[in-house]
Amino acid sequence: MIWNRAMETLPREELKELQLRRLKEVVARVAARVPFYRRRFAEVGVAPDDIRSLEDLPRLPFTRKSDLRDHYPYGLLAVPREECVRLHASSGTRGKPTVVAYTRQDVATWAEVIARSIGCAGGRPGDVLHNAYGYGLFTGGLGLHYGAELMGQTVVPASGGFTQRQVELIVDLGANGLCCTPSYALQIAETMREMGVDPEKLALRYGIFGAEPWTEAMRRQIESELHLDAVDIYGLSEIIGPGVACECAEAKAGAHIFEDHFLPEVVDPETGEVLPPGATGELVLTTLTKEAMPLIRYRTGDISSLAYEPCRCGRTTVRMTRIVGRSDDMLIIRGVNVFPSEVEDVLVSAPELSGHYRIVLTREGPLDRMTVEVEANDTFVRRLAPPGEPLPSDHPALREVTERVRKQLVERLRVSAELRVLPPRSIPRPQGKAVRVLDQRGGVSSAGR
Ligand code: DLL
Repeated sequence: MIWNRAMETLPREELKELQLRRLKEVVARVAARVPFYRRRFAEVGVAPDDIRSLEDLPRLPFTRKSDLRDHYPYGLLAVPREECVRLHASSGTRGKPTVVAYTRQDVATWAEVIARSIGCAGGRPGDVLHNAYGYGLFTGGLGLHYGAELMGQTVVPASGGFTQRQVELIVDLGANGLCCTPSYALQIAETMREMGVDPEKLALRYGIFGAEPWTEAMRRQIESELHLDAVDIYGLSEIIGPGVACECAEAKAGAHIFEDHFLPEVVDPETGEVLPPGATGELVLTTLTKEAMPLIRYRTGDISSLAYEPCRCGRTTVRMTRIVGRSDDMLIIRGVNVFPSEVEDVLVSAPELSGHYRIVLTREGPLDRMTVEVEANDTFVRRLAPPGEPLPSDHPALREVTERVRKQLVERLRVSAELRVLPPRSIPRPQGKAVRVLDQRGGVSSAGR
């Protein structure tokens, strides 16, 4: 269903007028209230009155994650702290977390864009929504929660972890929709199999998955294992949380950005130059309506592209293609750029393997060495060994899969790689975002944040 037909199908000319009006307003507001922006605008020699059309947007300076860290915790607020009714934080891998704030109106805007997202996925008022995104400082849990309530759904605030209990709740309470990270969706599917639950007999119709990069191959796997329509939801704490954009179940071809609230651009990650529609680069977002912490031209670090072609669902908003990775996540292995999503694409297309994997990077003398560890799936393992027996590492079928997939990896990535196929459930399962990269060349990093 289209939750807000007026806004989601607004003719583009009218949408642009609305965006320009809101852009002028937010630029004037941050210039008046946030010393950081007043300074930055002065540095680049731009005044709020200089913004006369959307084409003037590139005259404004970028905002970076480091700016949020440098003004931790309240330095970028455009309202007194007392007017904020909620704080969230994203954990980050280094130093202090990034704190974000919401006024009462921001919380309402957030619920609105989430209701639109649930509508995109095929959700309806009256559905039971099982929400397994983490509740707490992470924006996933509470973000989806308020939007589902606004739509008039029955929300089950399951949060992460205790997967068997989650499965029981999905079965007993008759969940129609499931929200969690795509890697956790696979874990739920795996636990259902272990518990003898047949997903085909459940009331599940749709899943709203995001917070970490995933691939088309993974979508196919989740859809066939859980028997539902899986759509991609995108967002980041700095901009609002989940609900910046969501795919429609009709096309499943890129996430509709809720453009009356978030103004997107794609720029060259190196030069910052704005790229034309369709070109791949770093997504940059300006909040048009946020009150507590508006951000101008925020560098998301996420690599995507924008598609303005009309969508068959009837929405007129621009779509962003699946995030292929983060500009700061890109691995450089022996000088070659590698995104974990490319590795995942290859692994998930092998019928013998599960979607649980990690990339281990080590150094041998001056050379980087990449080992991809991936779990075999249960069906394949049952062919090789009786239940409970260890995986016979010299089994010809195992050797064949290992060599075949290793070759595919090398062809796709153009860098040498080792592959280790491990027994099911041997790779650690974090509760939130999947940790895809173990960089032992000099520290630990992750594909999510
Ligand atoms: O992950 C918000 C969220 C919650 C989105 C639930 C979707 C569902 P942060 O913790 O601030 O916020 O992390 C934001 O996660 O910049 C991307 O790198 C990544 N990310 C989020 N959604 C997607 C997605 C939430 N659909 C960071 N595909 C972002 C790929 C995603 N990456």
